[in-house]
Formats: sequence, structure tokens, C-alpha cells
Amino acid sequence: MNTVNKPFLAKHPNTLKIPPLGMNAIGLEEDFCRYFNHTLGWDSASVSSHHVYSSCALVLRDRLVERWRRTQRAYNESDCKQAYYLSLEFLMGRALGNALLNMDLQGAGAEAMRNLGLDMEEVQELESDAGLGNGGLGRLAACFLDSCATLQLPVTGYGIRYEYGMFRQKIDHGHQLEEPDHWLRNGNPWEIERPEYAVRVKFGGRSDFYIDAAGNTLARWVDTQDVLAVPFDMPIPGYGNGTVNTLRLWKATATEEFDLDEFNAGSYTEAVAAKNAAEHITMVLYPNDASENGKELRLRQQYFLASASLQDVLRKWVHKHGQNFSGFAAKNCFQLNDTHPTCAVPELMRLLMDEHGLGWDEAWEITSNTMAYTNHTLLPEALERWAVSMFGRLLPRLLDIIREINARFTREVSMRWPGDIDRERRMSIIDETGTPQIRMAYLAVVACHSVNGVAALHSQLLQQHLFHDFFELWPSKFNNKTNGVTPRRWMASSNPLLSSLIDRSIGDAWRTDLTKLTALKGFAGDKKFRTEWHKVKQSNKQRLAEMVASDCGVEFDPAAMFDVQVKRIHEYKRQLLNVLHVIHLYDRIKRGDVANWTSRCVLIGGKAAPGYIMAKRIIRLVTAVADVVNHDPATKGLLRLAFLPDYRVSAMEVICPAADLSEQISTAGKEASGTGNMKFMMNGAITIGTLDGANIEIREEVGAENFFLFGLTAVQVEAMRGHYDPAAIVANDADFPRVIHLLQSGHFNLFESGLFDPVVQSILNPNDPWLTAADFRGFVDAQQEVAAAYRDRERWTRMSILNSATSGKFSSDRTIQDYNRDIWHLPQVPAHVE
Ligand code: 26W
Repeated sequence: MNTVNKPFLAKHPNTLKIPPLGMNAIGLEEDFCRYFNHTLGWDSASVSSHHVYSSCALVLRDRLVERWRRTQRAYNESDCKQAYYLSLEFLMGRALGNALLNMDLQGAGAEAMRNLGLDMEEVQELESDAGLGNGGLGRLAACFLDSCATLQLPVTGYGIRYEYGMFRQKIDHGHQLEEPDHWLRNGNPWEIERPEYAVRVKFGGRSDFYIDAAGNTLARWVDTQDVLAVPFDMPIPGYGNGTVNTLRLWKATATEEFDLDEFNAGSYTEAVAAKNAAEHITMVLYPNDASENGKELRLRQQYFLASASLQDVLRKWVHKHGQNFSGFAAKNCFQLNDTHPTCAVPELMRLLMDEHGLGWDEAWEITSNTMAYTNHTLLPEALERWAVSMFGRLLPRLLDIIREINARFTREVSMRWPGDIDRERRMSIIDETGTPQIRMAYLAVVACHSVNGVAALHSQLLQQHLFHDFFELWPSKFNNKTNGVTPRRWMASSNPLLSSLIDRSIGDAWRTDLTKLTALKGFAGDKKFRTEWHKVKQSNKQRLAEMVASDCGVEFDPAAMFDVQVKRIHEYKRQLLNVLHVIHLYDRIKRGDVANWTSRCVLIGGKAAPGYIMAKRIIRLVTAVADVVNHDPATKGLLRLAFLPDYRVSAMEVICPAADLSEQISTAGKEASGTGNMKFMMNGAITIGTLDGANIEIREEVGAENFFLFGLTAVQVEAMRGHYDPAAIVANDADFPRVIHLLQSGHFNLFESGLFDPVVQSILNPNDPWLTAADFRGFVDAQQEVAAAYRDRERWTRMSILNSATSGKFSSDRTIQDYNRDIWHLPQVPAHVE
């Protein structure tokens, strides 16, 4: 396809210079009406809510597009180094509120809507979440894009435009049901299709080796079945700076030639079927978080993203520099979001060698100098491995290259440790014990010049365990980049009341420099300020209570402590421990042990991977316990439990401003970082947590006296293996036997006998990897301290203020500055001013 219509542009040199669009209420209102009446063809006599939303979005998109063009021009003209964030997941959530905030249009937008008899907050509720991610890793990518744009760094996100995002969770008789998330049903006003930048991606076929005129042996990938990758761009506005970066998402479609060939052969229906098969690649997000399942379609998705994105970057390079790649590594950098896009390593090698004629050494130099890898998990079941046989069938040329990388790497290992065959076997990218498999994490470590974990403890554990051999070989590759979250979405936009209180007290600079919040420390001792802080929390709790009432049918009293755990359901995150505590509180109430009681509303939310039976059973347990607790008159005013269905980005925007207590209770050493913990802290929740992931750094920042610590350390967890005796722990505890008994007696499953037997068995299993029983007593005692602290409102509010005040480190702006300082080395490039 033709990229630029040169005669048209020559005749209309001012096409790109139309006057800037109005940024006041009148300008917005006029444009809204034009979109609503003309472009979308509606009128106020038949108001359809999604057309109201679409019109609003298009009005904002136009304003983004102006800034977008100026930003991209500035990047092009400065010929600066650029970074590309490759990720199978971008959990963007909603865009409208973010566009309003970042373009400083909240006031004008609200006024424009008011003038039309509409309510901007209601309009925002009409947008469905862009749920193109599972959880932490996907949301981190979204926060990073916001920070890159806000810091004016030339960073582009590359991902997949899934037709169906993360499934929608329904709860039916206490069970999780998955429903497809057809988020594009009503169109997506934020995306711009760019068919002119479509690229071909190859699958199947075989490698063909040939000798060129100069006598070199070269390879080409032939007899392939190709798929077309079509980019859709989403604007990523920076906060108040006129920068708009790009998130480029690829959609798979059939190639025209493919269709035609079939058509000419007389198989029209087969041609259409082929189109369908091609489009399968980007049909659905895999809903597995922390367990890889080795499915071929998932590998197709991974390669599709890697190949399309690299071809896109190389096309731009060749357009500007021709076939001279000597400066490529100095101007380009790829950050791999976990191993999911690691096919980019052999694919860049292939493109440089087979398509651009570079030799191995030159191609390797470029690949290793441009690629950097972030690890997000230590759980062995989450580490990606691909069967060599399947990989070779789907991507034969890439397999050749991986074998060559491994051969050269193995030579390096044998030079460093001569004769250490065991180490060679351990470190091999291809695991030959059993059916041969490619260890994608090892491929990433070997090829990348930077390998980072996402919190201090996690990075340290990577060096000591998972990648220890590699750390010995290349210690300087390894580094830590503690996660962060964007304060624009997670405070300024989701907590307007707290934001304005903070603005009035210390000014508004915290939005782009979160360490400025330390100035709040001075207000923690101010009674009047504490009262206002408390009032804000109460009205946020009222808002959450309304959501819980409507989504769960459970009444939460804002006067009670809101005790919240929202995250994917996984055994290592120990929602089970949380439920055991609730059962213990219920048991105390039934025993009449309620002196000095602190009323509590416990909220648990999160999705279970559809095939993860135990996680689904834990959801069932939460709903079963909730049923009993909430319907027992004895608990009135003392205890409530609710399971919130369909936890997602937009739900968290209501939840995190309203939480009093943040549950971060994973088995130490298992949660790489956590990012929900940071959102809660910023909004003044106090953490009850283990020494895991970023909890450790949160506690360091806020001080031990403002954090409720319990549980084994990562070292103690490992030392426990082999002589863990949960039955004895239960027996020797004053409360634990009663909790287990309630579970075993069928008290929560009167009509489904045996339902929770597997849960009890997992607790009592000496091989329980998550050591739930080991931390029960510590958790219950810490919760007792929490309850006492909450009864002292002044003390609690002081702690709450101090949590916000010391959350500065956990801005993703800091994280991105760290990435840029140590890995990317990008200049700041302000958007072009015209
Ligand atoms: C291949 C299946 C699969 C899918 C997703 C395996 C692993 C994942 C991710 C690594 C899971 C994930 O989201 N990890 C989380 O990443 C966050 C951002 O760094 C961390 O804060 C969380 O602790 C970590 O669990």
C-alpha cells in the first residue's frame, strides 16, 4: 500500500496546519454536537448512550491527534533514540477520563456536558474497560506508557489488538462463570487503523539454505503460510505537556494473495475459511496468569507480535538510513515484558541476516545491544517453555537460530567452566532432559544486555536462584527496577476528593513528582487536617459501599473498617488465609467474644484462571462463608464479607480510594512485586503484609510502626520445606482447630457435602507450598493489632496520612526514570510547538 499521497500533499501544504481546536467548553460542546448529529447521525430525540459516549470520545481524540502528530514529528526530526515496550498485555482500562485529566479538560468537559443536559461522570461510566491483560504485568505496562508520555520519552508500546479481552466474571450460585468480553462491539473511538503499515508474518514452511553470488551460505524461510498484521494506534497522552505517544496494537488478517490463490483454485469457501484461521491469532487473550499452558495459538500470538513490531521498526530505519545498520543499536531499544515477546530475539537475528544481509556477529551485536528483559515471576509453573517439536513446525527458521545461539552460548560456558558438563546441561537454552523444550527465560537472559526483576527482593532472588548460574557468568547484566503505578490514574483521577485536599495543603506538583507528598508528613499531627482526611475517606467508602450493594447485594457500613484484598485468585496470594481469618472472626462472634470489637467489612475480588480448579474453589469458599456470615443476625454491625464479581481496572478506581486496610499476604518470596499494594498505599490504606515483593520497600518507606507485618520471611519459607507439620500447628493453636472444624463440619456447605474437603486438605498437607497454616497465628495476631489501631481514629488517620505521604517512591515516573537511566538512555523530547 502507498504510504503518502505526494501530489495531494504538494497541492495542500497547509493540510497539516489547520487552526488548533478549541479547548474551552464552547469548543467542546460544538464539536460534540457535530459528531453526535452528523458523523454518528443521531439527534437528541433518540439518545443512545453509546453514541453520547462515542461523540465525547471523538471530540477528545481530535485534540489528542493534533498533539500526537506534533510529538511524532518532534521524535522524527530530532532523530533521537527510541524505545519499544513489547508486551502481550496492556491493561489500559478506560481512556476518556484519562484524556480529560491529561489534557486539562476536566472542567471544560464537565461544563460542556452540563450545558447539554448530560453528566460527564455518567458518560465516563459508559466506556467499557480495555481489558487486554490478566493482571499486574498488563497493568504495569499501561502505567509505564502513561509515565513515558508524561516524562516526554520517545517510547512506543507494541501489543496485540485482541478481539476479546480478559473474560467477564459472573458469579452464579457462588461459582465463577466466564463470559466473553467483546469490548469492540460498539467500535473503539480511540483507535486509528493504519492499513498502510501492514506487514506480513510468516508461519510454517522450512528453512532453505543457498549460496549467493559472493559464495556465502545464506538462509531463507520458504513455503510459508503468511498472515497480515495490521496496526491500530491508540494515543497515549502525557500529563499536561502536549506529548502524545503511541500504543500500536496488531490485528491479524488474511493476506490478499492467500485468498486469491485459493479463489483461483476454485475454493472460495476455503479462502474465506483461511481468512478466519488467520484472524484467530488475535481473537482472544489467554486468561492464564502465572501458569503457561504450551498452546500453539499462544506461541503464534507471541511470534506475531514480535515479528510485526520488529518489521515496523526496521521499516522506519531503512526508510531513513537505508541498509546501513551500524547505528541501529545506538538508536533503538526493546524492552521485553516478561518472556512472552522473547521470539523477538531470534526474529531480529533472522530479519537482520536473512532479509538485510548482515553476518551473524554483526546481527548478534545489534540484537544483544538492543534487547532488555524484565522478569515478573519466580513461580516455576509460570516460566515459559516451548516443545522443540512444535516450535520447529511453526517457526523452523527461528529454531535454527535458537540452536545456533545455544551452541555458541554453550561454548562460552565451557570456556568459563571447562569440563563442567552438569553446568552446561543446567544452563542450556534447550532442556534435553525428557522431550526437548526451549526455556524462553534462558534465551532472554543469554541474548539481552539487561535482565531486571521488579522489586528488590525479587531481583535478589533471581540472582540467587532462578538465574544464579547466569549471574555468575554475567553479574553486570542483572539489575532491579522496583515497580510503580501512575499517580494520575490512581490518585488524581480516581480520588478527586483526596487530590483536592492535598492540593489545598501542599500544592499540586505531586502529580508529576510524587515525592512532593512527603510534605504531608507535617500535616499528620494537625487535628483539623486529620478530620478532613477522614471525611474524604468516608465519602470514598460511601461510593464503594454503593458499588458493593449493587454488585454483591451486601450492605457495607462506611463506619466499619474496609478490609480489602483484590487481585488475581492464586494459592500463593493466599486469599484462603484471609478467609480463615474471617471464619475465625465469625467464630469469635458466635462464642460471644466481642468485647472491644472493631466492625469490619471484608471485600475480596479477583478472577480465577478458567482451568485453575483450586482457585475457583476458593471463590466458592468466599461466597459460601459470605452467605453464612452475612445472614447470621449475630454478625450484624460486626462483620460483613463480600466477593466482588468482575474485578477490573475501573473497579479498582473505586476500590483503592475507599480501602482502610490493604491485604498483601502472599507467601514470602512468591509475589514478585505487587502493584495493587502501591495503589492502596497512595490512597491512604494501611498494609497488612508479609515481607514479600514491594511490601518490603513499602514498609521501609512508611516505617515499621505504620505497617502491620506478619509471617515467615522468604528465607524461613525455604528453610521450612521438608519439616513442615501443619497438623501440629493447627493442634497447638487456640483458635485454629475451631476454624478447621467449621470448615470440615460442612457449616458453610450444608447442601454440598465435601465441597471444601480439598481446601482443608491443602491446608493440612505437609507439602503445601504456600504454608498457609504456618502464617495463621501471625496473621490473626496482626489483625488483632489492626483492629485495635482502627478503634483509635486519630492514630489510624495519622498512619493513613503517613502512608500517602511516603508513597512517592512508588510512582511509575520514578520506575521509568530508573529504566531510562540504566537501560534505555533516551533523551527527553518535548512535543513540537507549531
Ligand atoms: C504464560 C502465562 C503467564 C502469564 C502471565 C505467566 C506469567 C504471567 C505474569 C508474569 C503474571 C504477572 O502478572 N506477574 C505480576 O507482575 C507484576 C508486575 O511486575 C508484579 O507486580 C506481580 O507481583 C507479578 O505477579
